[in-house]
Amino acid sequence: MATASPPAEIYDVEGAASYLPLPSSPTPPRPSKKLLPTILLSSFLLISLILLLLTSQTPPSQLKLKLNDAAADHTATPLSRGVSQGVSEKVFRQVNGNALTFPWNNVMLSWQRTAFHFQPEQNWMNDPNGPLLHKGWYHLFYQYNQESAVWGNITWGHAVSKDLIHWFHLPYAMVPDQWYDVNGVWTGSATILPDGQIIMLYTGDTTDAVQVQCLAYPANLSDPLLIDWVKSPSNPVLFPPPGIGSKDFRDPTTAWLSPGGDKWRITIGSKVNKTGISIVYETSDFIKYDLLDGYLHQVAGTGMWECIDFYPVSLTESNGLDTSVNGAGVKHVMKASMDDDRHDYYALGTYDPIGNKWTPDNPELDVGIGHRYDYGIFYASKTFYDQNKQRRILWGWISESDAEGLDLMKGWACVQSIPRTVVYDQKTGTDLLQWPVEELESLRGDSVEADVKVGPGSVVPVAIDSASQLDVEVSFELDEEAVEAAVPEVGAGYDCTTSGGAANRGVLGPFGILVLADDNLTESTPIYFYVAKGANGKTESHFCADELRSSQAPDVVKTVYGSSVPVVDGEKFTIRSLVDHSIVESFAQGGRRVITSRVYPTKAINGAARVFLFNNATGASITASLKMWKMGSADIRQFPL
Ligand code: DQQ
Repeated sequence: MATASPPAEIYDVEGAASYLPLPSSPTPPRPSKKLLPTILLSSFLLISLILLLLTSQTPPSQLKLKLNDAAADHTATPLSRGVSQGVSEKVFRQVNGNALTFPWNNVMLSWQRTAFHFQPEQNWMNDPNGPLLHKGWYHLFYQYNQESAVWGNITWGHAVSKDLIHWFHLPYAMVPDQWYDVNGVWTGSATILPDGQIIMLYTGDTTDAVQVQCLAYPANLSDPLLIDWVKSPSNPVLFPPPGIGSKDFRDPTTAWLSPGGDKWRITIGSKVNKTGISIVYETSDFIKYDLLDGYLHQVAGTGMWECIDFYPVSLTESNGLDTSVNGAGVKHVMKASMDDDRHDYYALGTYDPIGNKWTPDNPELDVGIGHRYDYGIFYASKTFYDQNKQRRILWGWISESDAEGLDLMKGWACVQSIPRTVVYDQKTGTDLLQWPVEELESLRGDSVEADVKVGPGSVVPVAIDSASQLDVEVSFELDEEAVEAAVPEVGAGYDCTTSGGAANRGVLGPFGILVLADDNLTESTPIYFYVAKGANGKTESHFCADELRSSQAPDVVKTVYGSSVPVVDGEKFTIRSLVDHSIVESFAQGGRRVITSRVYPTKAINGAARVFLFNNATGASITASLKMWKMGSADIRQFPL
């Protein structure tokens, strides 16, 4: 809820023309000879601090610099963990070959911890598992390593919330303690049966590293917190079928009703050679299963499909649908997490339950080759149907893009996305719209507004005293005369990812906001549009996030993310960005495109973090209308059991 806002800050371009061109290329600091003694001294102080902390028995939950053996040995490359078990290792673990070259300090690293995204108190987290609503409590389970800030020893963490924002941590729901899941209690999904029973299906990794499917259920359904879970004595309930690799069979979905209404179906991801597939089983008791002929869907060349999600969306209504709904006015979304490129791809299509087939609306936008939920860091996502508010909610795992050694120093790694509602985009008919759940707005505090015309090559500061936790909403109008006059670009085909970022100027873009920027823009993360006029005279819009200058430290991966985005007649260019320390989740055009960035600034932190509007186009002014709220922190703590 917005509280009383200070008077709006109004900028006009003449008054604000403090033109600070964006640096044309990232400028990582190079140690000069003069600086060398300072660096040596800082390194000495850092090592002393680390040694001091190691010998002073710091409780692990306190956020202090914390080195374990793997991080301390910067020269050793630890053995790959996930790969040997059939899941990918941390994508960014090889940043700088494990060596940390930047003088990180406790202030910088402490600042990175998020304030309103869900995180365990410490250690590693990955996929969201089995989200559900039970007796007024939202339950989130998640892949968790009890022992370290790297993937391994996977257990099911468990937390509950009344509003999807404030959370209580509960005891682990399931730990790897059976022969069939001793190598990890892997990803799974919940199904709520019509009589209220809760079925949890998950993948177990056996003593021999075979992926099997297992059944669990709450010990006491009358407990709103669902603290105790029972693993079925019939486990495992499914082994890899003939022709499927023992390490290519995982992540069962929520079940939906078969056409007769008397059985349930689930799908499980796999691959045959390089073809990603979804295998379907039918069951009446979740213990015995029949393998259905053929696949629900397959796409050649996409590799292993992890964490499939399969659900209906309404073509006409704005509410979400329960997983078993089908018929007129409904399309089905198929999502798979591509193990080969670590992105979540979805496609819209039609589900034929009789033929056990799902067909994409547009084969060119098929699963794995078309739309992504998120063009930044977002993986292994899962939706659930919120039966109270009749909405479908999407969760995704946001990993780190820094060096693994830094995660070990911080003592934690990875966050969950802000839960997002997901609906069909009735305007384009080809997209989904994702939007932060409305409950997030309860964290909105003081706000600032600005209406400003920003000329070509201008950067305009937005006055706010603290900019590490923000909800920013901004819309832009491009000067129409300039758009008309713009000469079509030969060989258009702009691509955010290869564009070189926001410093590269075109006639009609880039324009947008700079978040987590310091006063001199030595660090900043531009979130922006780029509009290009093609040879046919039509404009094409792109939505990008540029991390190239987000941090002066070399120990982090810096990427330009993005994609083209439809901007339909009558729409302005709109961005909503959630800034929460080291995560920036940005939604364009009401959620038609989403980009999540992880950024690790070293200067633009705490009181030095700023926000700017910018227009780096050469030939067009923009009119920006911005409203921005300071965000409070979520209350996330242990449940007082
Ligand atoms: N993570 C789980 C697997 C899944 C992968 C293991 C996706 O079940 O395929 O932690 O990130």
